[in-house]
Amino acid sequence: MTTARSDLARVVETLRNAERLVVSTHVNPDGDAVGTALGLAHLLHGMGKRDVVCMMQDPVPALYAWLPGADWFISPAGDPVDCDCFVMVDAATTPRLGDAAPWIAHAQTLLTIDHHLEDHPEGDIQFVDPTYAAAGEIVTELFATADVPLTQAAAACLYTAIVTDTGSFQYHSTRPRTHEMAARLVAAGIDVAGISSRLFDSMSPGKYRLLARVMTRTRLIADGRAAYSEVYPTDFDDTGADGDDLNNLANYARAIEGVEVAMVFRSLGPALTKVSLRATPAFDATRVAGFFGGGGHTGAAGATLPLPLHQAKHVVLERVKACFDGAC
Ligand SMILES: [Mn+2]
Repeated sequence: MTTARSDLARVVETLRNAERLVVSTHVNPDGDAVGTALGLAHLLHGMGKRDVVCMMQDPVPALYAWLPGADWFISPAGDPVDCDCFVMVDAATTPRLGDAAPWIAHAQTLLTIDHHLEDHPEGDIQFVDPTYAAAGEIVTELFATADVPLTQAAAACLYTAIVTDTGSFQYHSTRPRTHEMAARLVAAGIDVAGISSRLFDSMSPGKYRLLARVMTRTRLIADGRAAYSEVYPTDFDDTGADGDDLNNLANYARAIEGVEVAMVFRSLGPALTKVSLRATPAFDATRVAGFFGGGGHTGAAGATLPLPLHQAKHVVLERVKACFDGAC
């Protein structure tokens, strides 16, 4: 594994030297993707940049639509915008950007800010460091490096990024620095309880009904060390849930005593299945996701397999068992 790392000062210098910037992030954006992209846009505004475009393939999920600046995002469907610097956050390879990737050809410089374990990160300037729990943690640090005051709006975005990617500071990715950055964000005057309530303490009736189905279908294998459940396209119509509602539902089965890894298989079509994995520190979920061309973190990973659900389930569960046997 190579970790490409430049220092934060070089990142700030790259941002300062650009006049026209595009900020983008990965497909199926999560809280870290949306929050970090917006946090960076706020930083750029604080630096006096007037020409900043936020762009990503997918719409902002409803869960994050309240973030200050969430309406700045445009889709890549129109003509690409020429820019001096294209910043890719929470992703280190261009295919992760989906339809947004072709815009990079219209940029002078590609700057990458990410925290994923990535063997071959892309970017002319890279800050890719997996010791950060969230991309938002890096951008929080950039405010100090750039000597730009943290506004409440920026802090709300970056706190959302960090609190979602760390599972409320519960994942083992959480380090002293994670809390130090969070402290800066809280000091900026954010409404911690309000943000937590929005993110974690409410769900739509549709999501609740979907959760009930996922729980009912949960099966334990390997002497209770692994759990899995499955979701079909009809479940969304039946329950009124949408695809975003499925995020993190594997956490519930991971919480079963003795379970080291929990999976939710989602049928996306006759020969397309997505698996989401959530693991305790006893299990490295990337060993399974990476094997099938996916990725993520040791505690949370995913992959999409070109197989019908029952076949995808079979090969993934075999891989999980091999990992338990020390053969992966
Ligand atoms: Mn992230």
